[in-house]
Amino acid sequence: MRTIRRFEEKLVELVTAGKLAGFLHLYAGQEAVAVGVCNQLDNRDIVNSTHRGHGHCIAKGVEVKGMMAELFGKSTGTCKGKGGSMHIADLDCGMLGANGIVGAGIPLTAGAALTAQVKQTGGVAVGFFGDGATNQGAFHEALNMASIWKLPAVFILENNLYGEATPVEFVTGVRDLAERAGSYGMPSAIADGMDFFDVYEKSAEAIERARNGEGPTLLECKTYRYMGHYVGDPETYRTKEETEEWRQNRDAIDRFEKDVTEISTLESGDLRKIDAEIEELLDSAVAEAEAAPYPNPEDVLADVYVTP
Ligand SMILES: Cc1ncc(C[n+]2csc(CCOP(=O)(O)OP(=O)(O)O)c2C)c(N)n1
Repeated sequence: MRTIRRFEEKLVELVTAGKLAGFLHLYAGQEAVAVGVCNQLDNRDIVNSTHRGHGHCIAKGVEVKGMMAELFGKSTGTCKGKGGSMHIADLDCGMLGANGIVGAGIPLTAGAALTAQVKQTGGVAVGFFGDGATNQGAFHEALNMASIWKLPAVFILENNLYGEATPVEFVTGVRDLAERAGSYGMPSAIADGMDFFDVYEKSAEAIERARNGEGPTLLECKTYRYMGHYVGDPETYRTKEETEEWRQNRDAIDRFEKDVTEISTLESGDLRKIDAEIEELLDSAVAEAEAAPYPNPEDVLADVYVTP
């Protein structure tokens, strides 16, 4: 969780310093969701992400250095500098891709789950998406098909209260979006998306159900994004007081530290050591990304269209 948070804080520093360009949608605040879910997945399992994908990628095991170089558009990046923030994919660790089209990853999750079912890989497919995406037709079609075919899929709905600048209650008729699963005969659950352990436990049940051939689940995680919709968003649709309240009193990393130091032999000092390692990793990721070459113009079409 700390790696995701610090990775993104570093990106803000770099954008502010004029060293990094691009359109960034930051995940900070929602870390417990990605980490709580992905901690239980292995390389057989496929993850589909959104425009807010840094957290999902890091949690699924995509190399931080490769991601940083990707954001700099360098040839050493995860996608050789051609993907950028919204299109990071790394098939070696099961990251099928981030996606700039709202809701588009949900049928891709169903497709990946169908592949796992047909090929009997033992893997599950996990799709992350926001509250806004549940108003796309693709969400409803994919959930229906996943349900009737009992696909090994887990749909993780990150309800961070806003779709861009639109409050969820302004566009959605149900209070708990998890209820929508009922229309498709699919089990659902609601987790506190600011609590790693709650996400972990509820997604564990869903992952187990999928792995056992019992079909898909919709898990709604109630969460909050700390930064604007994108870097540079004036955030006129919400108050500073609201954001501060979540940051100060409901932060997932603070809560994790409190819980884990109370129930285990880990102490705050141990966590600070991990923090120091993260800082070192990020500093070298930035230095290496800055020093790396840009892709060659003659390679612009390589890997863009592939025939399997
Ligand atoms: C099909 C489509 N419509 C609109 C957009 C513009 N857009 C980008 S993000 C976003 C809001 C998405 O909200 P949500 O699904 O709740 O995800 P969040 O940003 O809250 O993580 C919109 C409308 C888009 N990228 N794709």
